[in-house]
Amino acid sequence: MSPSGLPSEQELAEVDAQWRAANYLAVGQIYLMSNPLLREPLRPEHVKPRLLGHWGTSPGLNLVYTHLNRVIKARDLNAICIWGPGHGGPAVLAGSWLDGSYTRTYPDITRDEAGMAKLFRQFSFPGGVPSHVAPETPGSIHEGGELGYSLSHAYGAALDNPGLLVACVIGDGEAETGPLAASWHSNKFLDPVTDGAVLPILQLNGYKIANPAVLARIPQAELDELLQGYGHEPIHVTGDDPRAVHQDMAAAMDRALTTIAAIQRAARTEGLTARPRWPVIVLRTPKGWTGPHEVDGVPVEGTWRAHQVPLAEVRDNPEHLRLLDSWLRSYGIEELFDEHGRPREQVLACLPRGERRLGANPHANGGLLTRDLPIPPLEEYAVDLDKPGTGLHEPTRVLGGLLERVMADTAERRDFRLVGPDETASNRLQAVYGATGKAWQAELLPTDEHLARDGRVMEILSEHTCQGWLEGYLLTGRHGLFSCYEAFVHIVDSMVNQHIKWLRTTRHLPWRAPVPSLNYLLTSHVWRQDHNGFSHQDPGFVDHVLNKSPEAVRVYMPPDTNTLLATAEHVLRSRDYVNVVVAGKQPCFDWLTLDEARAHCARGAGIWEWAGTEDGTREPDVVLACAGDVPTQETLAAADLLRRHLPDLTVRVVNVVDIARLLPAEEHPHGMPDREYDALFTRDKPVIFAYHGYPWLIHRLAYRRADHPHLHVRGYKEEGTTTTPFDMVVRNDLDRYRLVMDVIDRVPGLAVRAAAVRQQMTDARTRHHSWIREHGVDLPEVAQWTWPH
Ligand SMILES: Cc1ncc(C[n+]2csc(CCOP(=O)(O)OP(=O)(O)O)c2C)c(N)n1
Ligand SMILES: [Mg+2]
Repeated sequence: MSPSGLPSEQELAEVDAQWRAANYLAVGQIYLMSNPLLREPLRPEHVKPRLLGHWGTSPGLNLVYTHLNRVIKARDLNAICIWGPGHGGPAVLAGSWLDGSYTRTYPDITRDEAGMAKLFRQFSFPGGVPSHVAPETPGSIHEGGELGYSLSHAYGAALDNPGLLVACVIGDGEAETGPLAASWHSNKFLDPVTDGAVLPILQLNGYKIANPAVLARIPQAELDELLQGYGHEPIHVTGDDPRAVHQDMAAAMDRALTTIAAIQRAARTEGLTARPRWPVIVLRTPKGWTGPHEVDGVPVEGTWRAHQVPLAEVRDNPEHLRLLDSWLRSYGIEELFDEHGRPREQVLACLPRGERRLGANPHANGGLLTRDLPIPPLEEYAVDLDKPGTGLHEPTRVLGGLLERVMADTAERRDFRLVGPDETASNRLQAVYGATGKAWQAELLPTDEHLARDGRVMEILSEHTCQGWLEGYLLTGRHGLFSCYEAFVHIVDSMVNQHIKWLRTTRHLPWRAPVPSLNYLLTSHVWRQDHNGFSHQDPGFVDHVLNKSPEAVRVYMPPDTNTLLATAEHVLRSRDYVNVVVAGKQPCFDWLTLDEARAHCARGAGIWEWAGTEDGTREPDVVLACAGDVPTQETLAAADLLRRHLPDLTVRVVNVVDIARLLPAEEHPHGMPDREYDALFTRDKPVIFAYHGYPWLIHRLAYRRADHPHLHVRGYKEEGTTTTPFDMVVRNDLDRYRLVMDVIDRVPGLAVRAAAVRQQMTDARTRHHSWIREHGVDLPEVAQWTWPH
């Protein structure tokens, strides 16, 4: 650096050389399959037959990569970068090849001509690497396909990493998405003492695929007001003259980092608690900068036309070939690479080394840093049980106690967070506040409760932001749980898709260390939306998740408190999964002791012998199967009615806690082999399955089983409203009386013999109907029912 703090002439030349090299490598990846250094005149056969990739964003990303390298080296920063416009895969791959981290990860892609040839050829090529920033990309924790999540990922990575800087490039198009817009508020949750820093870099290249970007077409003053309104201080870098932009970008980076350091110092050593105004860099440079200015008579550089491949007909159109040749040569190939194709001294001068490289920072391969979560003995939290089906507990409240302990035991290490959209207390997990508060940097009022600057519970009313924070936190190697209303978790359907794809891919990359699983606790579920009703009822998230890679998804429906504890222990210890746990917060019968619950979870599905009437001498007449807490209660109540009304009937009760067990063994790692399934459910007896969610899911999972023609599933069929708990199950034909009728209808010979019993069941439903309308509560025989046997 020169005495003024600004980069010297030599440094500017080095930065420019690195940027030009990266741009050359980006163009090379999009176009070339051989002749990587243009030693021969460019011919059509050197060019890929299918031209795929995104040039437009790449020069901007390269500029950021280059300038981050400069400051990382100059200040010995511990930094990673989230590339929001991750469709600019060629740029990030170029950066990683230049800093040597690509070769470190993939030793056959050497940093010379042979390696460059492979780097170019493999890009967007069959058997090669994806066009976007992807799990395969060293240094990335952000799949760059679906736009909107960069900033929440960046904040998630920075939480509890006080020594880390997370830079985050946000596309001006990406900035229009709902998730990105909400995530600006993350700065109200980031503690300058215990967390690291996020440096957002808003890339205003002016365009998306085919349209201008909103933020690039409002007056700068209005943009500044917007960013200031989000709590940021904008620093502008604008231009299309590389030299001037390098100078301004270097100055902007220095100013931003000096401000960040000052904020952290004030908070950490002077105890300043005022909410800081964090810097944001607004980088306004042309889309497709340094690419072809005009093609076929229309402007390309600086317009939306630069978004993907600016010259589309290189193999067939000699003019396009000529333009590509001069475009590639414009970077000064010989100045950038030596006779072996190795980057020259000047190109490498500003690059950081070792783990400081953006492509080699262990935080971007977070599993390397993961420590096992300390989970206390479940015995200390398990509920006592004399007899099944008599005592009641609120499962999530008991789980809250366990989570409080996990929070307390990680107080020093700070590697566990609970996120949720304003529902931690509503979901009855509030015991955690005994160990930590709710993160909050905005104004505090005397009436507030449990808010704390360094709290590790995070509540923002944006499911997208919750999910993004947690993903960023997990991918940098820490642990967490997302508690959410079951119906509204659908808001992140699309985000969970991307995360599952990430895990599916990283599982096959030996250099990626496993990361803690993404755990959902879906509570306040469909059957007990007592305060809300239809708008809050939708149990379909599991249907969505079970479509995804079987190797990465798990769904659990613990039927009681102890089973929830055993499930929680399992999911919090697991790695590389998306675990969906559906459990109620309302008082729920205790069915299993802790030991029984553990054994039941280990099996995933099993016979509750004490609940059935088998004596081991013959096959059951009917199987009552159930999954989920409310369906389990109805099934047990139905089993009780059958014992009393049809004592000769041999009934088996099966409970399923791990839903994927219903799948064939070939389709899911937890799937049951046919022999086991047939032994549990029989090959030819009626199975009345009371299921927590949409009935079709169970049919989908079991359609290949021998007994499928005899499988009859009851579940939620969109009969939602605000009513009594029992009325919800009656409306959806999942109630005990209906289950008994189903048995009578399906067990051969019962229809006539048990016609009177069936009639009593119908009468009970009628009685229920009038009773709740008169009294507003459920029938005493329902409300006061306990398992009597
Ligand atoms: C959520 C989402 N919607 C649509 C797309 C399709 N898409 C890919 S790139 C792009 C434009 C992105 O524009 P911008 O964020 O400005 O990036 P840049 O200009 O840097 O390429 C769109 C709409 C997407 N990837 N993700
Ligand atoms: Mg753009």
